[in-house]
Amino acid sequence: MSISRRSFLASSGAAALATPWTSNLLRAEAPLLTVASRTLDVKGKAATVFGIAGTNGKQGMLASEGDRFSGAIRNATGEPLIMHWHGQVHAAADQDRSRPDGGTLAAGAHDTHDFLLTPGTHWMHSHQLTEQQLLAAPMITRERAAGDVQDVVVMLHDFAYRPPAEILAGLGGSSAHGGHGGAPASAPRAPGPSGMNHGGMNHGSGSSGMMPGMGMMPGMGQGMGMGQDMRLHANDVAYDAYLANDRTLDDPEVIRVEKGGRIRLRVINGATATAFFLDTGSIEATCVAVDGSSCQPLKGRRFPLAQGQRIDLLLAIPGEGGAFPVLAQVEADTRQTGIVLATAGAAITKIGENAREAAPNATLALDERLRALNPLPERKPDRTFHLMLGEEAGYRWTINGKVHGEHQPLEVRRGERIAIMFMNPSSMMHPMHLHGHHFQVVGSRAGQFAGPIRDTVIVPPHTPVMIAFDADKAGRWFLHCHHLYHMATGMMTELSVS
Ligand SMILES: [Cu+2]
Repeated sequence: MSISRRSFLASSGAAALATPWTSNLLRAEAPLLTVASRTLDVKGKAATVFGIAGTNGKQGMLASEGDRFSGAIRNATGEPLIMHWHGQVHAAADQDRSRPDGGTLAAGAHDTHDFLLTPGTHWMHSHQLTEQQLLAAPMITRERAAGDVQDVVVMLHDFAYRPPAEILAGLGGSSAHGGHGGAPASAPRAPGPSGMNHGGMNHGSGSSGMMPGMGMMPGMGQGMGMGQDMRLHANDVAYDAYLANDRTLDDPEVIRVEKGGRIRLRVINGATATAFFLDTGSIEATCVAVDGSSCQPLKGRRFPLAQGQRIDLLLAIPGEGGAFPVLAQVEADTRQTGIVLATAGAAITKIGENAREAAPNATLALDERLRALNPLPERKPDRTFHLMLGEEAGYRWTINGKVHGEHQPLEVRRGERIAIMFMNPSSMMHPMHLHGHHFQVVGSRAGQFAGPIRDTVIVPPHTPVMIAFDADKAGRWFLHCHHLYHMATGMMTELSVS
């Protein structure tokens, strides 16, 4: 972290108290963001979670295109902190603690940052197990082109009263990353919370249009015969609640909107082990961005959103007004959370916490239809990596057979076009996230396409997914699964750009 003159002045602020310009100095010194504990009511029971509050006391931040993230973040928790600015591609490597050898921000200390904010719907979160305890917040930089719309930000979470170390122990895993102690590796894997952990097989028997070379990739087969339970499943953690802006459907947030108004819904999946399907009900939505990057408008009513991903949806509120729930249903399950958009005086009816039917498994289907508004320029990759996402007994999640710590960094040169082919012979979907870069989804069984620009992509079981990007920033960048417990037990490597 560089020490700016401002933070130097801040640290000597006590000596300046007697001077007439003290108040200005104190304002400058107030941290932009403070990470601290807070108490939530979840289903009538008090829960101690974390929060990241701005100077206005609200969670997270809302800025405008052209603004810089300039100032301090203070760790007012009692634990060392590793923050990640998810989607901020203008933050240099040393501006993000969540990097190899990035160290931790000590309890009571602050880091000073200065970088140009990346336009779009992004977010910030800890790169530790505390992410489970809601150590996450929106980081929205409103695009100049966003126009005259009402921004509605929705942050989704999966919630458990028990601490994340206990969840991890229940899964049978031990932590290789995250700054928390390990857990015994002997406990049996927890069964899924529902009996619907099958389906979404995506075996693609008629795999016409397969990308060149894909047919020869290992790991594309079905049932790898690894001698373990390879039944495809989702939702390996039993949660107590699913939250939208910290609330359940028992008492959802009701957001006032205008009759005939235009809404830009900016939804962030801050859950750690849960993918959702967003459902806009009676209002047809237009998807205009994913992971903060614009796409060609695509209409729909149901959109998948994996851990770490964001989606921006334009909605037109009908002229006659009313109440319009926006629901997020857990993949392969009936449970749901959400918010309600309502015009003045509209009657709000109670929404149950279970949908009538289970949602499907999250797949790449949306990405296969989405097209980037500003695709990468045509170019042949300088290097192509093949990454096999795997699992081993004892809740060990691997990349090319290695857990984080044993990993081989992907070594590239600055300026190169890089392609990564993910292959997933494991039993679960993996939302793969690359730090410091946005990439384009460019291929799957559906063939090659100029798909969306993202920073987190769904890699379903037995479905190869190819991404491409220009390695334009020097540094060491994590590349990992955004399922927190997969990351914590090994599914992380690094991209080294020199
Ligand atoms: Cu994973």
